Amino acid sequence: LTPVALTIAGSDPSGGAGLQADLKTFHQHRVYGAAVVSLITVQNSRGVQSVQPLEGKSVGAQLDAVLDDLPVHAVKTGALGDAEIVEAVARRLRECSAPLVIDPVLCSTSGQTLLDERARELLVRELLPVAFLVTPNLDEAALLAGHAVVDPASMEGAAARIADHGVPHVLIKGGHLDGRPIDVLWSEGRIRHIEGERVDTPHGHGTGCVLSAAVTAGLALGVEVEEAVQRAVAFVRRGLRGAPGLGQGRGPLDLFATP
Ligand code: PXL
Repeated sequence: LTPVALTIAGSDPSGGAGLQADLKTFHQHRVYGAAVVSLITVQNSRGVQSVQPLEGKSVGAQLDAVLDDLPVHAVKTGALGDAEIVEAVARRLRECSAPLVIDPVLCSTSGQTLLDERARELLVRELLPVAFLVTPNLDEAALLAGHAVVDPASMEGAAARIADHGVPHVLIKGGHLDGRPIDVLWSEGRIRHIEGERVDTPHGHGTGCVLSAAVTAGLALGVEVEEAVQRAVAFVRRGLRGAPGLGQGRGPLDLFATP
């Protein structure tokens, strides 16, 4: 049986983030990848120039086409664009029994807001309750929890608050902490710290996309959540270490890394 994972995400034409990174990550895990496009970005390693959401009904129709046909074993969402798209996605994923990983792309690493407040509220109200795992960075965790998230203690508090929205597993990514990166995984009330390693590189475009895609691939393969998260963190670390240095700016990870 071929495992299948589906991403619902934005397009990054430079190939290092968004649905392109998700598909490459699925592929490296020997998981067949399907992709529903939510929005089109114009960007490269130097930065994002524009973001254009598709119509909600187009995203919904793509999703119907895939879910009506393929046996999907795990789903992830990345950048969703606007409230109409969040609504269209939530309506369909409520009926889908595969585990859902939400990468709540609310603000970019550079601090840019990527989902407005109304869409964010819908994501919290409609999508978190049907999710299996949500993977915010520190800024996104602060927005979702409603308080500052700056260290492992506040990460633990935020994870509990976010879990109150009805999602059993919460992974708060500590890549933006000062010093050693520590990710905090809340799993049905159990807290676990995943100690990472700071990789000294100017690259890292798409890091969050690759992490959540790698977890999704693990779930599609039937790996249990804590193990899938740990393997994904290691996959990202290898990706950062082997970053090929493509582009003039902040380049992609090594997406030929093996899981
Ligand atoms: O990592 C956030 C993100 C998500 N989705 C798309 C992106 C980015 C960041 O560049 O381009 C399409």
